Amino acid sequence: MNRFCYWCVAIIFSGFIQQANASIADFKGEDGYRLWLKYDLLSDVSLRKNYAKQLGSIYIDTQTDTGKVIMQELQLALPGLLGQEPRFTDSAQQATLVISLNPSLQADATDEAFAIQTQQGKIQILAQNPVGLLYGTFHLLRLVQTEQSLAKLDIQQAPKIKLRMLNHWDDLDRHTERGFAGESIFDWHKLPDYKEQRYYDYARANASVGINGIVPINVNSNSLILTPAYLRKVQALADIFRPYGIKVYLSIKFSSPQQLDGLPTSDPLDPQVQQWWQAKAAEIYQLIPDFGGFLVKANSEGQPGPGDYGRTHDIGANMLAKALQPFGGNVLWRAFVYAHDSEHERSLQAYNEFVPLDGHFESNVSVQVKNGPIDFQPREPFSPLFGAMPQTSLAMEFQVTQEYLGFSTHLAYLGSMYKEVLDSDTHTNGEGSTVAKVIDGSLSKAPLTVMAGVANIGADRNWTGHIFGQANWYVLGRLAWDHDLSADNIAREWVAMTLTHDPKASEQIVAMMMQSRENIVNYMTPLGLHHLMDTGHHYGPGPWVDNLGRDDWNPTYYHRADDKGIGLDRTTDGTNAVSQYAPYWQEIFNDPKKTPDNLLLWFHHLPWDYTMASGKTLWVELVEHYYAGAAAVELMQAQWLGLKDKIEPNQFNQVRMALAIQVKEARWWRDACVLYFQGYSNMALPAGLEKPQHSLEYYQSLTFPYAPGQG
Ligand code: GCW
Repeated sequence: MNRFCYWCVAIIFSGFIQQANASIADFKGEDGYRLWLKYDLLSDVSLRKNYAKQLGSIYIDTQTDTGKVIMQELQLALPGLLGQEPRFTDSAQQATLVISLNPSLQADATDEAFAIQTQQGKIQILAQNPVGLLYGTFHLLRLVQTEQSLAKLDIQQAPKIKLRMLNHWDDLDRHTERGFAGESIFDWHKLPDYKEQRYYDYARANASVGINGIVPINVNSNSLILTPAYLRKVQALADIFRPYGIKVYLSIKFSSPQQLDGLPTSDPLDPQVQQWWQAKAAEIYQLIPDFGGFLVKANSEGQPGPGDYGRTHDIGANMLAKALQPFGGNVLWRAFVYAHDSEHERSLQAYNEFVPLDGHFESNVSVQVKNGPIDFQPREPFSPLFGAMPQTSLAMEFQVTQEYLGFSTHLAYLGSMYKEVLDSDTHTNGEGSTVAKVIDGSLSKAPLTVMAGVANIGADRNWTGHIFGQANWYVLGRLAWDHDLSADNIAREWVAMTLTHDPKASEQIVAMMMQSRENIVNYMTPLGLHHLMDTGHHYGPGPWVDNLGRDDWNPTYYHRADDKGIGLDRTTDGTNAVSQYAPYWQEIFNDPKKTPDNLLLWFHHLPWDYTMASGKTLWVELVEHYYAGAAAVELMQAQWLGLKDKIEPNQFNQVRMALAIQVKEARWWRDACVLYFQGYSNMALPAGLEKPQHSLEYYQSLTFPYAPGQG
């Protein structure tokens, strides 16, 4: 072979290897299906031996279905974690782990508390009800999964919030509104006969974090769900979930009496309509004796509601509440309303409609308030409804699915966002009136307390599309159980159970997670900007959109950029949204010098050359936030690539690929927004920053007709 040909072959061959490297990935090991319940063998042999001794023989004294589920879980977990089958004994005396109902305590059927104690080498899990034992068992397993000592346990736990719920926005045809992890996990066509294993694993995962209520269908509901055929399907789900302490609730359509049985009206004050709902409730409870109740989106975005008959929300909610009262069910009535014809700025509307109704709701109604006065944005101030309705149960609705946070390819750990909101001090009842204290009932003494998350779960093998999306499901449950837990400790638990026990890797991943949401705020909507997403699907940037049917669907409505400046003036001189907050906050939010930078443009319209606290102009800070956000994602990518040896290949590769997408999309967001706003500021990019890759026209020309999850 002459010299020339030798090099040819070498070049072709090395190109081939490069190509092969690029496209052949190693997908061995965990693919994410087992979530945080992987139960893989602990690598520390002496720890394993210790646990094996402590958990060597187990006594479970409950004969209930929940008892059987506890046994199943231990049979699954312990051989996996410890490499040794558990031995079940019927002698509490001989057992090293005793899981038993505590007969000396008064049993209140709703009590979910548990205690775990180690006494004279014996571990006991005690509870008043079987579900408390299940929660206690999952707690103990978590201690083992996170390699904690079991030597001196003295744990007492009770959930701070009663209803800890997942709301699925899933349709009966399995489309998932704002879902980015495949189609719905609920296969209505094959129910009630075909009960997928996934339903059981879903129940296990929920119970392991204390979630005790699920709404399997979309708040943009379908009245068919209340027909006998569908109710039997719901019954099948309820039967599966019951042993795991999970109740099923249904989103209902307010006009169901008309749609299903041809009543002339669905007016909540019409006796025939009231009887219709009473009969429907009785029919449901016949099939599902522990049915949870109804979730209602009324008079919002085209959904029917009491307003169609000139009635207020309380009248509609109470009519349903009374129908459910004989059976112990609840109504979760959403406060996400904004009227077509309202002349008020959108952030004001929920408060305006609901605050006058404080004290009018039945005791089994909770008004479910979205996180943020607008709509689940990467950052919003807390909703002013919290603290403003002291005589009403107010539920928190977080969005777990990342409708406005990059879908399922952007790594965003939402624990830090949930904590930021829960810990916000409303100052409505003196200092320390946090949002958490409003929703856990300690300020209002409301008997019904609720935290809900709009689920990010779909039929993808890894459930949530992004491996790190699982952490958001996890943290929602953990914080609903105990909002005093810290976001980083919850992240640490999740990492240990899901990804790695390596201490250095774990700390690095936790740090990445804790920073991840702020990165997104920075490259999407920094300094209090909001709703800049492209329209309809909300995928990618669209700050230029100004042509939608309603003003308040347009990003231009929210950023108000013009030659003079940017931001929405919500001060007393503007839309006066500040007036909905306690005087403490009014004073702060009314003054740009006092408003925290991260909410500045939420409350103020400021000149491009406004001097920020840092001494830089608003324009420079804005641009720097966009660039910092995108750069932080590149750093996160580099850090993740460095963890290759610490993470199972399949999980590693899934995250690696998602991060590569996120890097591209963060730059896309940065460049599109900076170019667009530059058209108004007419100011140069600060020196030293990389130029945007394309022209503004290019970004404006992009369309995504098939972006997932559209409404
Ligand atoms: O954020 C908007 C979503 C809609 C959703 C609505 C709501 C279920 O874009 O898809 O509808 O909120 O919360 O009702």
